[in-house]
Amino acid sequence: MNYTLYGSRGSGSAAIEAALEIAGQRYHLVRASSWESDSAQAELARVNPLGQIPTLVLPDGQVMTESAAMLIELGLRHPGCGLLPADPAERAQHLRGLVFIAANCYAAISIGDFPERWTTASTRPARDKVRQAARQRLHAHWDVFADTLPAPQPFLAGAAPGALDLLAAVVSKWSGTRQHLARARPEFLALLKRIESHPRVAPVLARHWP
Ligand SMILES: N[C@@H](CCC(=O)N[C@@H](CS)C(=O)NCC(=O)O)C(=O)O
Repeated sequence: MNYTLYGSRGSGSAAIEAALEIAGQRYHLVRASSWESDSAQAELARVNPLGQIPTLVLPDGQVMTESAAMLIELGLRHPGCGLLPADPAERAQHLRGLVFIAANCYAAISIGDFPERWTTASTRPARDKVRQAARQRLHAHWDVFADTLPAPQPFLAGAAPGALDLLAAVVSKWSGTRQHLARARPEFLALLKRIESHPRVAPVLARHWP
């Protein structure tokens, strides 16, 4: 049995796909997303009632949602592939970073993308205000991440990109984050570019962002 990954081009499934490649695992991709009506939406809804991607079905049939959890699980199941640092102190900061991105950055992106879920106001200007506030908060969260993340050596996981590198590179692709970081945290932006041009990561990201 292989892994099955529900995802779509240019989405968060890119991080999990890259992790599966780094872990040397075989996987089957199912194109599905809440915004593509011609994709496997019904199948995705059966495994993930939120209808969100990435969603990963493990070889034993268990369903996993939540990118950070998937990346941690892949790192634990395939030790030695370098997804998680072996040193306990470094690993602790790595896990902190993964949950930080999921809880603070990915969540703010979702609010900005779907403001109608987060306000009872139905007018466009009111929803635009929610979108703008979510975007500002998102950029502030990335600044905090850049200021508190583990020191790159040269990657967040050490000599090669690991789970945190993958999630940071992918989740920073949206909502004007890169443009903001170019002004506010250029060194962190340079790290993101280093991650995405690494030979273990570049082929996957090129498929998602040709
Ligand atoms: N908490 C989830 C968030 C996943 C998420 O928001 N995925 C986006 C695509 S990158 C999605 O499927 N959004 C569609 C929707 O919420 O309807 C995670 O960390 O993996």
